[in-house]
Amino acid sequence: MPAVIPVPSRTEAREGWFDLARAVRLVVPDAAAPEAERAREALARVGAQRVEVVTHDDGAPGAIVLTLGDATLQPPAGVTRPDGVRPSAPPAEEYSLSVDPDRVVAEASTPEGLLRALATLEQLASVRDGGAGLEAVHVTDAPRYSWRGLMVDISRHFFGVPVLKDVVDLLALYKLNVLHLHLSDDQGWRLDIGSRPELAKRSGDTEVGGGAGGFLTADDYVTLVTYAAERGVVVVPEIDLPGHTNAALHAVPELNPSGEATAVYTGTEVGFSALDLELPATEPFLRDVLGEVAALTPGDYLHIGGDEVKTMTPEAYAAFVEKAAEIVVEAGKRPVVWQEGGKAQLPDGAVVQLWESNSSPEAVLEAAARGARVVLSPGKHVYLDMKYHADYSLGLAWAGLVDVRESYDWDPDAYTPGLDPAAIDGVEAALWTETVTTREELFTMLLPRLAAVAEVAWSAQDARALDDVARRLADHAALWQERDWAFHPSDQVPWP
Ligand code: TNX
Repeated sequence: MPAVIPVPSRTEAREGWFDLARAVRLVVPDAAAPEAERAREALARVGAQRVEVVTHDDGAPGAIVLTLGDATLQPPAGVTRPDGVRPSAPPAEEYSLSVDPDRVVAEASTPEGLLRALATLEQLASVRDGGAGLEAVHVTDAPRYSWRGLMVDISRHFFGVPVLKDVVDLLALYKLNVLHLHLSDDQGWRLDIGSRPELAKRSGDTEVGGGAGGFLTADDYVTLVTYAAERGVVVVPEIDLPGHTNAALHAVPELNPSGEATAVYTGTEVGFSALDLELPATEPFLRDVLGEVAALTPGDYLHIGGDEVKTMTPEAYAAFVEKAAEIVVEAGKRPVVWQEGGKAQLPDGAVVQLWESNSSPEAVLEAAARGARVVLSPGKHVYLDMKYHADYSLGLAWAGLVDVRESYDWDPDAYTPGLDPAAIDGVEAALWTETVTTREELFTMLLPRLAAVAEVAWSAQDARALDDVARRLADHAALWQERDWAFHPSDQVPWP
């Protein structure tokens, strides 16, 4: 069976293969749509040299057809929906892909579904003895969870648009659909806010260890968000509040009770900084920043942090999170908070993100009981800033050592005792960057683990197994090398 990651719901081998070196007609509903452009790019990458894009299917051999079908794509007759695909999941990303010697047809009910089909097609494309081609196969597929994400911390060390675009490409290839950007922390402020230019100006050029830092202009951010949307990836921006705010306290003196700016912070301690809702400058600051971030963001979500505040009373903390969440709702978005924020009274539609594996998940359970949605980022499984092994040069180890086995071998529905699986929207890996400084280091922390996490989030629990994914990961190394994506040669993968 072909080495597709995440493993599809159903894969049926057929006879023969589709030759990509022949003249190919790419039939698309709309030649200007992103999925048509993605299909052209994917075909070029896998060696199809002669591709003509058309909008009419004349039925002649040699066509690759992308079709938008009915609102609900029905599995073909005789194919039952596999166990583990939750009925409540939006059907929007379901697709089918049939490769026959004369014809390839990808069908979905939405452009996102077609993009997922293209990711499968690109992975299936193999270089054969006789040239580039696709083995004949029929795939029907749908995600287990609707939120399949990666958080990237661009605050501890800054990564700009070119690297983040590469990360979006990686997400899209593995059918991940959320890029959560951690835009502010103690060490740096990474998004220029038009009404508050001092934030990026004074706190954009600092980072952990005293490096050069950097920040995204509003144009950069929009460029990235658009690039992601064209690949079926939603950007969830995070302004971390009320803690992890030294960069704001350094840039805006009035946010401090003393009225004096704090010093630049380039260390890696957490928990010492906090905003104060009692100060007159604080709420206008929240309204300006959250309002502008919301206005720049087409996606539904805005993350307001809420983690690791050690200097506030529980009451002041809850009041702060509630105020920030209210402002987010007024700005038309759904608030997301790290798990501690689940202690506050959150508005309808809020999402709580679990991260701490070792302590009680009480705040998550309480919030879920009041109707919040849950995204799981358990550190010991999906914190991709953890070291692969004890001697690994990069990364931290507070949540444990995380190699492929740890990132893969767990069941999100069973992870949190007492949590109703129906409350779970999905899974998100996290890459904190205290120790990660270059593009190469960043990809080395992501691969191969992120591809394994993508399968946890997309594929049914009973359709996947560690030894099997390890073999498929090994087959993907060539693809990563072609794309210049560095990876860690984990000894849990039988590399060729
Ligand atoms: C905890 S997880 C943090 C981050 C650190 C990370 C390092 C979370 C919400 N907060 O501030 O960067 O650990 O692993």
